[in-house]
Amino acid sequence: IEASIPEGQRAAWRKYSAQEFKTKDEFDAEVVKHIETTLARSLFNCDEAAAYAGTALAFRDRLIIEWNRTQQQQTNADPKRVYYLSLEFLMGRALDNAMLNTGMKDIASEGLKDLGFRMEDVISQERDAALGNGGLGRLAACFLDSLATLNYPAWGYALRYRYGIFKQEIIDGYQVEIPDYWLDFNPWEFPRHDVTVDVQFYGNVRKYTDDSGKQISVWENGEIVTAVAYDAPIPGYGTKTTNNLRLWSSKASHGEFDFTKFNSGEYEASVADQQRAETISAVLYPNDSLERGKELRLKQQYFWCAASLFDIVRRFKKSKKAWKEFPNQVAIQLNDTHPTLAIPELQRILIDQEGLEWDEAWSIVQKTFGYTNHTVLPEALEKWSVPLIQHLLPRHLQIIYDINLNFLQYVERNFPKERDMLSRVSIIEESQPKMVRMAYLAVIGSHKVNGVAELHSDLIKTTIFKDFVKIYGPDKFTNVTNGITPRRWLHQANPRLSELIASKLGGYDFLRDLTQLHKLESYVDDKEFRKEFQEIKYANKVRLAKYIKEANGISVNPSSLFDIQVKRMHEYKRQQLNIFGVIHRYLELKDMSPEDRKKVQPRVSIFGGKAAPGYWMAKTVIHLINQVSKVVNSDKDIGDALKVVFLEDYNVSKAEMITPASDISEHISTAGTEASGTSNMKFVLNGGLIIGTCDGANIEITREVGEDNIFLFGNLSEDVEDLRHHHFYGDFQLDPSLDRVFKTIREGAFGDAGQFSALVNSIVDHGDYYLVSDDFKSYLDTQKLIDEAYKNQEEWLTKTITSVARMGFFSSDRCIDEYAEMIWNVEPVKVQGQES
Ligand code: HBZ
Repeated sequence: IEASIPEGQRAAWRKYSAQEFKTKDEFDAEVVKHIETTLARSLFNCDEAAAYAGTALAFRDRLIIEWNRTQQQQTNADPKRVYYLSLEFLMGRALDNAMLNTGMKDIASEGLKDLGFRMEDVISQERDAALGNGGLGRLAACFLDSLATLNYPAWGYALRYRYGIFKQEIIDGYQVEIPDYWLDFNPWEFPRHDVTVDVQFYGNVRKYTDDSGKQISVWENGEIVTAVAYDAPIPGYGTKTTNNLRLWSSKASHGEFDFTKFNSGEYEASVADQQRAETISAVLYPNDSLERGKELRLKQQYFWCAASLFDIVRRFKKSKKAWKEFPNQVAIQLNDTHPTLAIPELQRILIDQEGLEWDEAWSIVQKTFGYTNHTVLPEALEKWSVPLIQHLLPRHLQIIYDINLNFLQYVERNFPKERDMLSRVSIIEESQPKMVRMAYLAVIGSHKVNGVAELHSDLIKTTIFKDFVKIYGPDKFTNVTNGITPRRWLHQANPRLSELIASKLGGYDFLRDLTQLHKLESYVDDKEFRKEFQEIKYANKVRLAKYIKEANGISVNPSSLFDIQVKRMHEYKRQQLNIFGVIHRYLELKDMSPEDRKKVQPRVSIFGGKAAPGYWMAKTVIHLINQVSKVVNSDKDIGDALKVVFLEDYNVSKAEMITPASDISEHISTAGTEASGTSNMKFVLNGGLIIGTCDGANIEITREVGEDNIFLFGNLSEDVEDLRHHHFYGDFQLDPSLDRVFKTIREGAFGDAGQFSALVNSIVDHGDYYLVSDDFKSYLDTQKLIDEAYKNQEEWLTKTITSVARMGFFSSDRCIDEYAEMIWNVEPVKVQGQES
């Protein structure tokens, strides 16, 4: 490409091409230039927000240079690329990450000091990019970081929501949702008004036979909405690779107004069209485990899949390779079933637009896609009604029916004696109305299906996808245990711990190869190391205590045991088990004499998490926690022995502050319900221990850190069905301690008991689906063990240090290498101009 440009021009570009700042002074020059010219501010009205903006713009310039270089080199090399399709990327803040990954944070800190600002204050000016609900969205963000760090040519594709996950306010103990309009200043995105895709909805399919006798389908008379690309640079750590996250924004296809309507006086109609188009990418759906079948959600899914596939196919076609090469150039990973429409969409492109035969096209499709499952909860498995798909995507429905027909014929041929299996595995559920089972379509259209932790990957093979294991054989199903990026979740969240580790391991290499942490085990008995490790934990608790005072007005003693459960509010995650345990603790303390009370291990129970706006029971649990908090914290008898805190608006940046401050964190889902969990990994990596059930990745964490270093309790997943059965027939005894907790709630100790009756009844009268009563006793017993263990601070410290040393497995780098090898078959591409 370069050779086609005359030398004179090339020289001029080289001479003037953007330079990276290398010193504090060059950095300051950039910051001041941006504040004065880009922002039109000055020394006299530069507040922290402006200092943040100037710093972000300076770093953004740096990233752009590496980003452009990466994209050019990847275009030239034209390797196989990974496309990660996820409706959610829970990115959090970008500046700190950009500074770390470019290795220029120290220079910037010094520079900002000269200009009169503290780095911490500047960083905290940034709003979170909160384009996700929880674990699934954050996993996608960690994956982007690892993909770039490991030099994989990879793109993320999602929607550019105008509103991310709502902001949570707690008013009178209740959750109130505030819209998260986050785009007024976002220096990290680049509108590409020249990169657009027209996406069609509705319309009809016309079929005819062409001269050669071939059946042709034309999808026509639809409504067109335009997708505009917005790109964000994703820098890798310690590498020049800067990948791309492409977010699609929707707008009316004819520009701002429909001028025909506008000119004929139909002003409102033309504006309405425009708004209807823009609504598609307006808001992230805040449900993290419930599918509600809304047409707008289906529109979002198709809009994003169609735009992304068009873009991917357009890039492939530039290489002029034969279609059979497509799966050798393109790997598309489906993050849950949300992008499943990409499967019929690619099939449609290949047969309707590119003229391939069905079988050839289908073989390309299957080789291209991989599907990651994140849940076995039946209410979370996506199904779309056939009439809705028929209306919105008539051609796709035909293709889905054809995929299903071919598949069922295959099953019939291979399993002629198992007639029942056909209706069980059909993509179409024969209900009223008929439904398309998206998970089945995803399995059938992919070459690999993976779960996200060992137990979960085993469970999907024996439950929801059992028949498919029989049909395709076990090799189609695999496990990739989740991981987290140590850059954000160790170095950024806990810089002092990272520094301490680096001082012992001889530098920061462990941030690229987390298994090196094992070398810390030889420092377990090192007095100096232990002291520093403990001091860092204490300092992190002091920081959180300070925040709790500011945010909640509650004074907590940093020497108390900090017990933290922060995650989305859901019955299966069992925050109710935790708060019932807290109430039990409170009652026990009330029973004690003041002298005895002084002897107990003081504890702070900290909760945080959002409830889906329509999830009544989850909101009730939030309310109960806040009521208990009010009563306990103001009870003079109790003092420091117990404090209860609900932290408002839990999000990624708060997690970075909260995680390093835990002594114990709670991962207490009903066995078999939490696919993996990833915050469990973050807490242990930061020197906290876990109380947890034998669920998700807790099991593998136990294997790595050792049984002595984790507090496991509760029933096992293989017993869950039986236990539920007993509840169903009323054949169970409520644990007396839990009974007492319920009695206290019913007596109104935490406000109007009527508010909590549905919550209590779900356990007492309605089958206790999540088995709170069955696990209550062993939960309390284990909490007792924790109180005892914490009193022996030396042993506790040994446990935490040993655990950190054994967490190397849970880096998302390991995860991404596994995906690359087992599912994508892609190789890293080193970007030139790269050190080492
Ligand atoms: O994905 C979570 C799992 O619950 C968790 O165990 C796992 O560690 C994590 C990463 O694999 N699942 C979610 O976070 N799911 C969602 O957020 C979700 C969002 C929209 C939906 C359904 C689920 O429509």
